[in-house]
Amino acid sequence: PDGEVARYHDHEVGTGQCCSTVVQAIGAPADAVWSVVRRFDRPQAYKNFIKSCRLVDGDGGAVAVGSVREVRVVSGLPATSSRERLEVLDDDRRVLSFRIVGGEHRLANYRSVTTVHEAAAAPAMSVVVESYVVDVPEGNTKEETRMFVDTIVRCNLQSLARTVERLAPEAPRAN
Ligand code: A8S
Repeated sequence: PDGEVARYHDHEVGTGQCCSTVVQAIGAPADAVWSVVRRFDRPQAYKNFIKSCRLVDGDGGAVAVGSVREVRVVSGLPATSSRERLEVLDDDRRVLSFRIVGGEHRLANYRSVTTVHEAAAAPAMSVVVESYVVDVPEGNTKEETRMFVDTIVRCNLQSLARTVERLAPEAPRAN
């Protein structure tokens, strides 16, 4: 049930941290959206700021909870790379969560949860909910941090929508 999925977005937020949630409607069935989101090894399939990704110290490349990926980001950002650990991958409930464990960037202790939901009124539509918690970097305010991260997450989810709608072209377009 959706109440259980909602609980995944219930983050513990410490002092010096901030959190936020971004919601995106997509004109494709939830299974189609999930098939792209669930690929922890291929975030660059829809995240435009990611240049490349490789799994590190995995057992033969199989993705499972505990898998770690190393992503390189495009130039022009206050970052070059990020090391990210898969925390939750639930194909039945369509939940993915990862945590940032290293890299060269300013987002310490970042953790996000992404869930894909069938739109109740229209099964050919879905809704993606992505929430996160992160440390507010030294010298920044909560508002600045939230604005920076929200922008990245919103870009990712809009690009996800375009990517999946292209793969399932018969579905209605979400705005
Ligand atoms: C994600 C979410 C985020 C990624 C951020 C917020 C990042 O990859 C970029 C710029 C940064 O400054 C931090 O789901 C970091 O990927 C694009 C390198 C982590």
